[in-house]
Amino acid sequence: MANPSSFYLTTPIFYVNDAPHIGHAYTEVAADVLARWHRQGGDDTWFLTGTDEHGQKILRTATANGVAPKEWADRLVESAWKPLLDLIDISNDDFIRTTDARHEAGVAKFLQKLHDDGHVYAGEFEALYCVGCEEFKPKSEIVDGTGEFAGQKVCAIHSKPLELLQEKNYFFKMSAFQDRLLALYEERPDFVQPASARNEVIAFVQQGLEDLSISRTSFDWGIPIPWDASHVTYVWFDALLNYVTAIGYGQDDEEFARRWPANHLVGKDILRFHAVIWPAMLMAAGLEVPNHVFAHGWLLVGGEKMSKSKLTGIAPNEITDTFGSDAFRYYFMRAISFGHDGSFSWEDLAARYQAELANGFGNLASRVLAMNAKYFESRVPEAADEAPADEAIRELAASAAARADERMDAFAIHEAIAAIWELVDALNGYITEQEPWVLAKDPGQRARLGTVLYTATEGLRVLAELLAPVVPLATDKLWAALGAESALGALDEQPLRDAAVWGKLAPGTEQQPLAVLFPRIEADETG
Ligand code: ME8
Repeated sequence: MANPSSFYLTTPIFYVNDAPHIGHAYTEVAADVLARWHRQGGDDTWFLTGTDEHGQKILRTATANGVAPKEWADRLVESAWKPLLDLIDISNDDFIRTTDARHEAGVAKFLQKLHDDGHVYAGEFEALYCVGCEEFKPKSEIVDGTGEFAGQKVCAIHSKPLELLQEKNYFFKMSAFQDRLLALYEERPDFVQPASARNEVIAFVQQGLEDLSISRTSFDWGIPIPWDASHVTYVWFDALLNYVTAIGYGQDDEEFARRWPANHLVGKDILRFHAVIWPAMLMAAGLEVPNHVFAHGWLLVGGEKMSKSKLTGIAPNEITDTFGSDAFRYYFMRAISFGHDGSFSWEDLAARYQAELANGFGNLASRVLAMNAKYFESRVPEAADEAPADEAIRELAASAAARADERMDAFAIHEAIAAIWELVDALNGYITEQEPWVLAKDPGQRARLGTVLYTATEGLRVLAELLAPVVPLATDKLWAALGAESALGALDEQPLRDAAVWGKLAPGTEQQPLAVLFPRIEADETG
């Protein structure tokens, strides 16, 4: 039985050949914002991330470093990948490694089923392989090398020479699924998103699908093929299965039924694996295909994909050390249209930090709480009759919350944040216009002062709830300072659909001092 409230979200599992850069962190943050949003929205949310540890690329890196591949993977997972999740406050529910026993058992089971059901055959194979992509390259991604690689065929993505491999392999009869895949894209237009990604996938499949080589014999760093231990499973076939082995495929049917099908978030570089090969594998195994495959864009440096192998990677802590993790999360989610490429720039980051986080949101919170402290002895004031300006704020809070929810459901994270930010800007404008500091000077305006500050305080409460999935540290501080923590309970337990229900903070609620949410960055720190 499908579980209608299930929201199972995955990230790609990352290769452990190197430490993460901000491109990897970008995927994690996007997934985390969506997961937190759905969790707070009451969905039965499960957020999975992890590492991809088999294959030639990892084997070569480990060998070059003089250690066994498993030891290398252990080292990288503990020293680099898990710490990344802490660094940027990722709230994943599970972390899968392809060397986990649960994964290896599930992969063997899945392969055996495909073999038993006649979807696999043995054959000879010769093709050009890119170790960077861990893929036999289609013609469209093979180009002539230039410079030091002149005269050789190179990978269009990695610009590195391809290797001619000739092996006896097992093949998955993927070509048999071409028509069913095309029907899937047609019947479910939101299966692959955004639309540009969908078009690319359809065009690719329409050209004709070949069968897929799913085993290797020239090295042994992988999961053995269950009926022929002289082969190991092709690393992508192994890796894609993490999405089902992590939720109990072949082992815990109840858990599997509760979670599956998934929503996959991936970089556009690996779209074809997720939108073509993966659904074909699932169809062959008689499982449901995913709900959605959403391909986000690349972070670019000098117009090219940021990458460690091209030495253009920026380590996430280079940003968080100065700006903090909330600013990291906010910046990448707000500044880049989700689903498109975007360029990272220190200037843009610093400018948005100052204008939007420090002056826009942080300053709003500190002004309102300081006035409540000064004029109402740090208690939530009482509201009297509502004027049109107050009503407008209340209505904007409701419409911003509804729009943000609708945009998050559509994976348009930047638009959801922009909708919430309209409330930040409106509240700043409201305070400037209402001039509570002028009202405070006139004892006859005491009731009006209370209404204005009540409206502003409730506005902040709504903002804390709506922005919690994006900037969890700042909103936790704000929540406590508003007095909401003791009056209403933990922020992450507030049902999101009620965020804009007006009047949750009762007059008289005691408030606490607020630490600066987004401190000033000294010029020398931004370099
Ligand atoms: O492909 N901009 O792992 P991987 C944005 N193990 N995102 C980027 C990026 C950039 N410049 N660079 C990397 C693999 N990413 C496979 C996946 S899944 C079953 C197996 C992100 O370590 C982006 O999400 O090369 C991309 O899809 C992912 O990192 C690839 O990570």
